[in-house]
Amino acid sequence: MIKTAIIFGITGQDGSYLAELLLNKNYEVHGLVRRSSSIHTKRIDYLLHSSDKIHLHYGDLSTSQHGFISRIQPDEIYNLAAMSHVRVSFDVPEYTIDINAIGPLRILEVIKDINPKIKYYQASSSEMFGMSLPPQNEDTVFQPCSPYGIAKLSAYWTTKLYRDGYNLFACNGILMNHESERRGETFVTKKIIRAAVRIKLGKQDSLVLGNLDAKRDWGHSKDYCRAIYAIMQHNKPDDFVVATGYQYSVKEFLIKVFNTLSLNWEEYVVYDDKYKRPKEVPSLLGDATKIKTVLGWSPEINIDMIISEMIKSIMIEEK
Ligand code: G4F
Repeated sequence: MIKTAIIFGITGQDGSYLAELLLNKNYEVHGLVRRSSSIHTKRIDYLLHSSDKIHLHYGDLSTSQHGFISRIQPDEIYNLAAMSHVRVSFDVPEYTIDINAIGPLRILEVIKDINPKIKYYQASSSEMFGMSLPPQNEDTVFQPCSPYGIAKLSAYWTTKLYRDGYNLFACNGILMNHESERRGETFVTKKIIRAAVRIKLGKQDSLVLGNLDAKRDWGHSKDYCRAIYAIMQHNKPDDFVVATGYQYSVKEFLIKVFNTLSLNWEEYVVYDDKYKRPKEVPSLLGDATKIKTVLGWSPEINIDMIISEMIKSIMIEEK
């Protein structure tokens, strides 16, 4: 039987890889797209051109999803939609809470009311761990320190509540940072790599950054979408941390990129307070033992492969 899935956030990095994965598994895929005067389907254009099983609909999580979900009657819903930038969440906290915390509640309410058999995946985030020391796993205490983290934690608990209280198949994937050539331009990995490539090509002469000491566990979005799918195919709804188990500081990442391009980062990198956050998650390092043992998932793409993929694609764009 052909399955139908809705992906909220289909035009984003993860949405595009997940849509590809589901289409390859013969799903009918529906995505919600925010109406805008500029076209922002770049990451999924190749799918829209090659498949008649992917369908886009206008809307966003600021309103009830009752009509949309009732019309599609999906088997599975993946909620990857969010205001996803942690620093920006300090500028627009109310909007962040509305989309990232109330948005998931809006979806879960519809599932509860119209068809409790619809499976639900919530894109929870390692940003929820906040000030908690690494390694972080499913038992680590959450101490969020940004409006983004707080909103994501609300959605995490809402998902658990609807699972335990209403018997829904509702899961949280708690994903550490994950990157790819499709990463948004303002996240630190993409920003560093685009700048380094442009410096190499003589198109830029400096790179302005904030905190270089923060440590992150960086994986690849494609690997993490495999994890998302595995979480939804498990025989019971549950929560899983998804991570590589390797950690680098922003400075170490920067050095790796600049070294790859035979550049000395110290000649180009400038600090600016404006990229500092009022409060910062200092150190993320995931312990993915549970998903490895229960679901047999493990990452296949390491940080050097991520950097090399991103450099290659930006080189092509910039040349
Ligand atoms: O790339 P970032 O903006 O990612 P961040 O804040 O860790 O959040 C990402 O990962 C989360 C999972 O843990 C997701 F939930 C979230 O949606 C997003 O995908 O920043 C990484 C680090 C931070 O410590 C930041 O302070 O890089 C530091 N940084 C230093 N200079 C900078 C910059 N970050 C950005 N974006 N831009 C800078 O110029």
